[in-house]
Amino acid sequence: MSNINHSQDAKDRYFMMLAIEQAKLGLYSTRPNPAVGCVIVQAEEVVGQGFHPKVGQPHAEVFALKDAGIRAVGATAYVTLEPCSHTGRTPPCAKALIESGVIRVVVAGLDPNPQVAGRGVRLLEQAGIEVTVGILTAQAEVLNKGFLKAMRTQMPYVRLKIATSLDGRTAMATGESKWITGPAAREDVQKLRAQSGAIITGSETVIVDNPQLNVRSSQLGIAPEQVPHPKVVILDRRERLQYNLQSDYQLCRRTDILYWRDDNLTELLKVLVSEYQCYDVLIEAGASVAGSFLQQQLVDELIVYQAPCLLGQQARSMVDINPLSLAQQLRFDIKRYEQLGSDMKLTLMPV
Ligand code: AOF
Ligand code: ZN
Repeated sequence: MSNINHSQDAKDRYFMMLAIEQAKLGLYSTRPNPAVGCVIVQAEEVVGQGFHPKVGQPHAEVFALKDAGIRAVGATAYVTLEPCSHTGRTPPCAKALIESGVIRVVVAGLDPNPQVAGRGVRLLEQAGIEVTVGILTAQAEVLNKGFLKAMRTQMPYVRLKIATSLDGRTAMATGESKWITGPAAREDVQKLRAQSGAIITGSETVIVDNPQLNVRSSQLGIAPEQVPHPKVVILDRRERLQYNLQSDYQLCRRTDILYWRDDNLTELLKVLVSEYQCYDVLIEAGASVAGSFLQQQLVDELIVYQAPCLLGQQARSMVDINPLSLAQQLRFDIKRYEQLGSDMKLTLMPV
């Protein structure tokens, strides 16, 4: 990289972008830990890089420092999350950075984990290392929406996914729904699942669709067996899935299912964070479950895969809600739209 015409800030953004690319390599395997990347830069040259691959394994900084070796002395480290200050499953990264001889650390954003929360930066500064916080913060944070929200609010980041026709129908009246959207959209759903700590569905969906709700894609950039299985939550208030029935549904043969027989969905989301460390939650269910989460304002992101077909008014509609006037409509901002194969993908946020 030429250094003459670049401000320090532009250089920082460039190397932070490389660190974010590293972080992405762990996107589907680090749960419940955040995806974090690190690059070590000496005289404007990358001399080390690494990412956190999995719970229990070393953090991004440790891999990058190991890669850099002696070349870390006098270098700058770019990290997509504040280096940790605590001894968890692994020793503190702030300490590893101090011992490595780096003279500057650039961080995308602070780690809201109460065990860290600014202490990592303080340790570095106390050791005389120059620290810059806030480079490409938003770009780094989108990788860890669930982790960050859960650390800040003890609630997970909730995505509601719906596959519909142009007229907002998700299945024929008979329940027939395979397939409305095409292979590219369905492949994209695999990515959503792979990013999720838990998938919530309803007993009705289990009975009608008998879905697998597992991650089985070969296109995630890592082997499917490296992806921790999302926990499956079945909303079963009416106890329709009694134990003797379970073997009828392939999903129910899994051992990590939580049957939720309570009405309180907020409580369920809290429990998923506090007891199961599920920070990203995906809802894949029918109109009634989708409607409940939406009406209780528990959805952070609505993802609609829309196929260019019309199924008519006998077909099932996408959400069971009953606003009495236009004023009671549920409204969204479009965050993104893209074409996947022959379908549209809309990413929306409740207003
Ligand atoms: C970093 N670098 O690459 C990651 C960090 O149980 P442990 O030891 O793996 O610690 C997990 C916590 O460490 C996690 O909740 C988050 O606060 C931080 N993650 N920190 O310095 C990394 N993945
Ligand atoms: Zn660490």
